[in-house]
Amino acid sequence: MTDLRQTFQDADQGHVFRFWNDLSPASQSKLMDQAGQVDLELVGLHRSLLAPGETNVEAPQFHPPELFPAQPEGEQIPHAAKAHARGVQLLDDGKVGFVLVAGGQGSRLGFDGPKGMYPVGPVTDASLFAWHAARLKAAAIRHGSKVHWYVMTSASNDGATREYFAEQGHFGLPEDQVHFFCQAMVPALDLQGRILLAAKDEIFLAPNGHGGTLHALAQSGLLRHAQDQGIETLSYFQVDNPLARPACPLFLGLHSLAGAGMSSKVVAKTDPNEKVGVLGTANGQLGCIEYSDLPAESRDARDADGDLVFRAGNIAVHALQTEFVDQLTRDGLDLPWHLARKDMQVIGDSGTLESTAGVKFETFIFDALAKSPASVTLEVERRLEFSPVKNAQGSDSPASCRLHMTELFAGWLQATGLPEAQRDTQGLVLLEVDPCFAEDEVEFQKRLPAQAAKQPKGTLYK
Ligand code: UD2
Repeated sequence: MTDLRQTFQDADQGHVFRFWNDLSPASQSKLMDQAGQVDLELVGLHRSLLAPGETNVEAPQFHPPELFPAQPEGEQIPHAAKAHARGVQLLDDGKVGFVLVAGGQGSRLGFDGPKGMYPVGPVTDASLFAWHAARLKAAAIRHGSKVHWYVMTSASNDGATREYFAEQGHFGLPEDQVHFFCQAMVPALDLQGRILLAAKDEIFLAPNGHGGTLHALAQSGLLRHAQDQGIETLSYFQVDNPLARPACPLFLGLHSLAGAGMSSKVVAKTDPNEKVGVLGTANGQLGCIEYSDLPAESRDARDADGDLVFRAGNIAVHALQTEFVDQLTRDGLDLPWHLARKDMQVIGDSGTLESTAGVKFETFIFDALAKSPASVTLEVERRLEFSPVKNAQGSDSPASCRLHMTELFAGWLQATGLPEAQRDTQGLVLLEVDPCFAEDEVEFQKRLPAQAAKQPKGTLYK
């Protein structure tokens, strides 16, 4: 104990123990355990990032990435067909594993529980997790292969997530094919670089960002597990987007044909002020440029067709080779740290809870793009693949997501020539299509059973 306290003292973090004498033996032991796991070298590095940087560093020149368009033309058409076939083969052969990141705290949504438990199904109220599970079940049925699902949680929601999956019978997926792993947490600091306390006996920890996925996959042994199953490609997606299509043959096939280590899907950004990162290159390296870092003239620039030059809006859907992740993590993964300044509820010097300006430290998965020798950026249609649930209200909220889902399904139904589905009192179409039934309009038309034609008000296609 004395040694540990001395180590903290030497690192100028001795204040972590300032309430020691007020604590019960159980609380003292809790704090010691937690403190023993803190990487003080990393905290020192984080502290150094708080110092003001050089102000006259020249801003990098950004360039848009090469895009594979949503509507291929010319030579791209046969290439897309070949890629689709390759993707189907990879899925048929069980060479694709699925990684869902659900470790975030979802504070903007204000939901008390893991965000994946939030109900979004317009008719069934199915949760985000249930939607993703349905897509993977659909992939298993379509391709007749085993689907291994790797779900990343964090200490703040791991227990609740596992319990929920168990309660739901893993949504009908074989339990031994659903794997959980927990990302690391790092201490939040005040603006002077001092470790903050969440309670007198508890260090304020926050998840280390979705870049932590790669390290956590390797550390947990699940990367090895995937490789042992013959999985060559990991399909990565975020919990907040129920329209994500993780088993997309075209994307997986394009990635494979290009011999890429990591690839991305993007949607066209049409409003220059939309707050999404865009993919682009800086100093010759591919990455995601936060909208706030893009100079106004680049942000607003349009090409001859009137489209934004920097329009490759990041939807956080990636394909990663297991071999690439293995190489990246083998000798310690080196991704840049990003700082998020926030007001936090912490224990102040007086020993009471107070709001203070603090900093959280995160790494981002898309920074690994710079390390990939080749990469594909596939543009997809927003209305088909991207409607995230991030805010409690307004854009990117549960309401906007339900609306987008129902409008999409209503379009499929309309194309069949059948009468419109019922609307609720707010005018929302009451319609939901289970991914196991159909994942797109073409499939919907093929699968629509004859009896549905007689039941235009039967609104759940399953
Ligand atoms: C992210 C992207 C943004 C855009 C958008 C698309 C960043 C920094 N920005 O914005 O450019 O692509 O997504 O939807 O990523 N997560 C973890 N552990 C963490 C942090 C996050 O698992 O430590 C998960 C979280 O559960 C969620 C996803 O990562 O599934 C996105 O996290 P976010 O909500 O912090 O990202 P956001 O919306 O700021």
